[in-house]
Amino acid sequence: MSPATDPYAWVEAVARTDPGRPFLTTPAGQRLTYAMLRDGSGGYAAALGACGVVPGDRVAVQVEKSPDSVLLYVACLRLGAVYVPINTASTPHEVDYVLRDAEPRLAVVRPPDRELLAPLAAAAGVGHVETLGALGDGSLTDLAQRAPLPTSAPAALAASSLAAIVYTSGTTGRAKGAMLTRGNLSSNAATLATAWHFTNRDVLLHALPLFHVHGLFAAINTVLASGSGLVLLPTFDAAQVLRLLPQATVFMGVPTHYTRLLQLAGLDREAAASIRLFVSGSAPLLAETHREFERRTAHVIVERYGMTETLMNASNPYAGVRLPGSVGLPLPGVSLRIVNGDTGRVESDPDATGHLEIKGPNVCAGYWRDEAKTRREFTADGWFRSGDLGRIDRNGYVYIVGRAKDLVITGGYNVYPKEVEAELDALPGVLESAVIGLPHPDFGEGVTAIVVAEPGADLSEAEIIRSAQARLARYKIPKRVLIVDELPRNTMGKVQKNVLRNTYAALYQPA
Ligand code: MCA
Ligand code: AMP
Repeated sequence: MSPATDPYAWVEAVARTDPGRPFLTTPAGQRLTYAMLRDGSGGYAAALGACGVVPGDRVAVQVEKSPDSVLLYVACLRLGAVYVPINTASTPHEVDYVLRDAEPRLAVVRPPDRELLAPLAAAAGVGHVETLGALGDGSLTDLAQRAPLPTSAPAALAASSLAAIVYTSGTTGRAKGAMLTRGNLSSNAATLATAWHFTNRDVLLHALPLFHVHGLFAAINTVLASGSGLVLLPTFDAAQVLRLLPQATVFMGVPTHYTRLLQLAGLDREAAASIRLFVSGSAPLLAETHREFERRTAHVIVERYGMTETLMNASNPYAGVRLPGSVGLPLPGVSLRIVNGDTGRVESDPDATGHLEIKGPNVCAGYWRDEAKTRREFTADGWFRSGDLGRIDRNGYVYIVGRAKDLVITGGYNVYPKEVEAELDALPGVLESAVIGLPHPDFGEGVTAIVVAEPGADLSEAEIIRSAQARLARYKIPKRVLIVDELPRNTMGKVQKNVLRNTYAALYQPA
């Protein structure tokens, strides 16, 4: 690992000492060395400057994954601009919310979206809208190519300064922005590079989206911290990943990636022979997937545990026992504790189940412009309340046993039922709804809505799904909508989601 401790300083350090070192390749034949990463990000930093972006300004980005999108991210690090990634599946309604909340100086969007999003951006007070296409085309790229390259090295930025705001939905249904500092990014990437034995000979096969902390920070920053390289794929396509495994030494994925790879007959020891490390996270990896992957490839997946607000917290060891069903040991410098939900006391007994709380240099600085939420999610003594239920065994291994927060994780994406329920309840003819996650063979959990119609209303599943698609990103759309006469309630009148989960547990299971 490089001795520098800032995510952009890592780039400069390798570009200076080893400029021709490969940073990124694509299956289409694009190649970037570390010198090209430094200079290309310098061009984009100059383009940002031409749009008036100064350190601390937010730059909201909803673009396809491409080498240029990586350069744009690194340009923000270089300039000290705050990167605000937006899911490419987010609808204009969802983008509008982020623009109003983050108040970016600049929004970068896909070329065909400019016409639709520019008026929204203008109404939200965003000064500039530029475009970036999947092939490195667009108005921001034009600016980057015209702008003179910065001649001096960028100013050093404090570890406490903001590097990114990543929006994550919440139990209230309103997305909130986790404020991640440069120190959060660099400490976590340096920790992962060491824990997972990254060297500059590694090549990461990158098939994750770049708008979440898994693909952006756990993957890209760990590569930067170790001066290693990556093969950048535009999306996850299991057959393509299988074909390209021999070009790589590391693969990071969500459980759905592993279950899809397992469906391919060609996944065997030989196909995975060049890989030294498979990592899984973002959602629970079934112990049976873990074992089946080992049987087929002789590789024991390293499962790890993270959150948008905290980056990576725990990981199974590189050298040592990798336990199926456990997310491993707290990473060096990160503390995890279990708190009893009834008494509020910290559990000292191994194996006691309770609320998982987290402390360390990885934990975000709070929520953007939401002090009340920040106060609620942090304890008085500075621990972050994860909303996950867990236990820690006598050997220090952490197990996620459930969630205190009402959350569905589908294919590694988080969906908060409240947000979907609010949209469904607003549809004509819907009296009320309950959204739950049910076991799903592909996505782990499938978002499912149970809906009660207003008296006399004639609702159809297809119509509800069609209407919801105008407002919500497609991965949040229920895979099924079941129309019922009434929802089960307890004596307090609260909807019993556990009863619904039991009743419909087999909905997505093959007959
Ligand atoms: C796509 N669809 C989904 C999902 N993805 N539905 C539910 N859940 C999903 N995750 C829907 C699309 O809207 C579409 O629906 C249909 O499935 C097919 O779309 P397609 O684009 O072909 O999907 P795909 O390419 O097969 O995508 C599935 C995927 C992808 C590869 C599993 O979702 C993925 O890359 N997930 C990774 C997410 C991730 O990076 N999570 C990290 C978050 P329709 O036909 O109706 O249009 S960070 C995090 O959680 C923490 C910090 C951590 O610990 O990492
Ligand atoms: P996000 O809000 O998208 O950052 O998602 C964070 C949540 O994903 C955590 O609070 C956990 O509930 C879940 N998560 C991440 N990694 C794992 C894992 N390996 N096993 C179980 N749940 C996980």
